[in-house]
Amino acid sequence: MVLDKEVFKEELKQRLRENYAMELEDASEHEIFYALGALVKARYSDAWRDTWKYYVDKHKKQVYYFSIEFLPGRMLKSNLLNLGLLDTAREALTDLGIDLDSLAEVEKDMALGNGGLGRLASCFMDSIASCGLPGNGNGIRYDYGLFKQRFVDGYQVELPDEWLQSGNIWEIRRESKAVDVRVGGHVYLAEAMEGKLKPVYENERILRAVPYDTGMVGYENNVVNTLRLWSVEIPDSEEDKYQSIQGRRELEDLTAVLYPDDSNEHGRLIRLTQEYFFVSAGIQSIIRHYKKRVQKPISNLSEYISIHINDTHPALCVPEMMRILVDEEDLSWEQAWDITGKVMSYTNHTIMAEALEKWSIDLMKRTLPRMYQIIEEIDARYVQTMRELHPHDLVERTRIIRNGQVHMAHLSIIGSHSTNGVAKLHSDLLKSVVLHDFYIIYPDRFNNKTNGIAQRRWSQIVNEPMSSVLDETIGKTWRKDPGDLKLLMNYQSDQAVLDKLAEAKKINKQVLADYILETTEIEVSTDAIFDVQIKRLHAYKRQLLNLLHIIKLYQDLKENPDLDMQKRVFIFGAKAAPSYHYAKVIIKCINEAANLINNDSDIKDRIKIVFLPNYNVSLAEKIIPAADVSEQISLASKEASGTSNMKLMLNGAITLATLDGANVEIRDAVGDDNIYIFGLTEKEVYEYYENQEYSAQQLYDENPIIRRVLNAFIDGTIPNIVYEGREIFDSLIKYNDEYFLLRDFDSYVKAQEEIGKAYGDQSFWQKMSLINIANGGRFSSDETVRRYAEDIWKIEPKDSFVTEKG
Ligand code: 9GP
Repeated sequence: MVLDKEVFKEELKQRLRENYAMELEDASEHEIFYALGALVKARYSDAWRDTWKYYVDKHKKQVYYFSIEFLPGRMLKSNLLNLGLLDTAREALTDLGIDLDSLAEVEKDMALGNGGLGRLASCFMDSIASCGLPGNGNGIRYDYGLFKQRFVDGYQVELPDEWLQSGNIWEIRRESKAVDVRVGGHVYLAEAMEGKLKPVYENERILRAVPYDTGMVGYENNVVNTLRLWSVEIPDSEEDKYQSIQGRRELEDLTAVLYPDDSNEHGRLIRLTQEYFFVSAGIQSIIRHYKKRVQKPISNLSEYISIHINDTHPALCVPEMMRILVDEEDLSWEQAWDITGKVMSYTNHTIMAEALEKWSIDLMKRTLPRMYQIIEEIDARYVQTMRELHPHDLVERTRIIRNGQVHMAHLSIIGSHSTNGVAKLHSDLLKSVVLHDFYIIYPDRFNNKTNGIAQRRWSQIVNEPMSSVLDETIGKTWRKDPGDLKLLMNYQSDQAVLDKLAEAKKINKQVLADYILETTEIEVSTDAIFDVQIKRLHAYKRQLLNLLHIIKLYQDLKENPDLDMQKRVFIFGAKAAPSYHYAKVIIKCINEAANLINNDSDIKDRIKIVFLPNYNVSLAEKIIPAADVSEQISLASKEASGTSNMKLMLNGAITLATLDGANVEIRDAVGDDNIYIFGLTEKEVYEYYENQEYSAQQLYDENPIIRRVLNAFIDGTIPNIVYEGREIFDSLIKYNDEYFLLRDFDSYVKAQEEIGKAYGDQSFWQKMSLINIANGGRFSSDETVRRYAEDIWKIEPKDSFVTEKG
């Protein structure tokens, strides 16, 4: 999109006059941000309407990506970039004395997700639009995003994230598209016309689902897709039932928070209702659109519609589609089942048993009675069909309803035509272990789609210094086609290029160092290795292993102050789920170790620990470009894929990793010499599970270094962790170290030593870094969504399509 700088300035001033009745000189940053947002939105509104019309007119098959999480972060710069307006906006604002980067900080992070799952969904939204694919998101418009994290005395404290307080410039409320969702009460089947059985609802609650649409702007292609997020309201017809404020609150709370604490019954009830709410609203609106706009017989639905179940949270898509097709569209069960299976596809994102959702029959029956009836029928028919083909045990193990619970992964697999994992290793493990029974039954349904990242955001937007060097060195084609980053491989021995990349890294490190000082009052040197571990806090991700190594370094330095080692800054960013006690204990221990080490004058700044609070997309954007080392140290087999690993390598960080998730593919991409691999392999982990020979106590008894490190948690070396230190110690020794930290400790330490040495040889390091950047293109989510589009959704990109305005 071409827009003259002067016109841009005039438009901005005009918006301020119209929206706020004020001149630029008098406007606050906040007002300028909203005026700019309105300007940007107006720039893509024609393309948004035209894209929608194009899909309708051309009868394009569309995919609807159902996800309970979306984590877009801030959208201003990404929209400007995709519209081709980033440079113009920057220059125009500079002329007006405004810094775009600080203006962009006004925008609240749209944090409607916990971590990788939600961020992946947002990367996909960007890529689907950028590849010109007809695809839309469907989720929940939570009033509060993921909690804001503060540290008080080293403990995590959670504060509400009121991201909507000042409004959301990007969304459009579409009241006319609202639908009603029925929950609770009783449902029984009664004979209706022609002897058919129809459900009769009694005492149910009706929830009004109101959609808020956000344009998903494609990269310089005039495509704007839609992310539709649903919010709950009280329908007029139900007003009488909600006369007390408490009653209203209870209902409105349904879409108030992301992942309400489901450690208690009330939390679980809200969660399940949330899942049904956005599924039912989404499918109803798809069917309405299909009937009104596509105007084909309902039996042809799968030729025009594809629905993706992102993790099990939207698994109710299967029974809800059946409900609509059978109860409302009067199709036979068999016809409806055939269509549903063709429309639905499912991605599994985890092998952690606790994350594979199950709901008690009782809760499901009480909350969603019609859904339960349909699931029961699906289960009964599944058993009936499969009994003829497979052994009794296998069929029993794969049933949807088992041991008093409804298994949502089983429902997703049985009710869809495709199940994929998110990295090669993970997909293989699904087939061989986690979902092996299903693989026997449906071998053709299983496939792999390795995750990817929205590379434009994670290079062009977040790392301008590096992007300029890339432009100068290999031209600009990589900006549109990240595969062209490969061209950089021709410069691996070009010292001038290596120096320029190193300079860019230094600039980014300084920006981060300033931010660290400002937020934590910790001073760090940009000469130190910036060693980064950023992800949700979870025992399997092993932030604790990182800490054990830091304690070892600390003890080494205390013992031998002249020890020859590289300066290091260990940077953590991680939130722990509010009810995840052990994760919170780890946070406290890292913070207390930081206090101890950062303030120990013997250490002379050779080690610093920085735990940056409130890790979110915007903070990731600051940390990633400045990282030297990317810690991807989960126990092999546990991390389905990981995506921070991809973002960090793209920004030239060297990966220190176990052979887990997508780390395996990163190693394949960069080669063994440009990555540091350590620890047990997934096979060895499974061998331990089988032979039960692992003894953490033995490692503690026999390895004096491990002993010294662990004792630091209980002997007062790390202060203020009397209870937490004991808990950590016991988890490793008394409870035999579930995630094999002690088993991997030695090889981790060794890999860290090698990293230290390699960093000492800067040309060597810079070359490794360049090779990582050059091979980052492989993990573009553009490629990932293209594979989903071709193999699973069977949707096609638009042909060269230009809006009326051109
Ligand atoms: O834990 C996985 C992470 O490895 C993966 O990168 C991400 C996106 O596929 O999904 C995470 N899974 C979840 O958040 C819950 O299943």
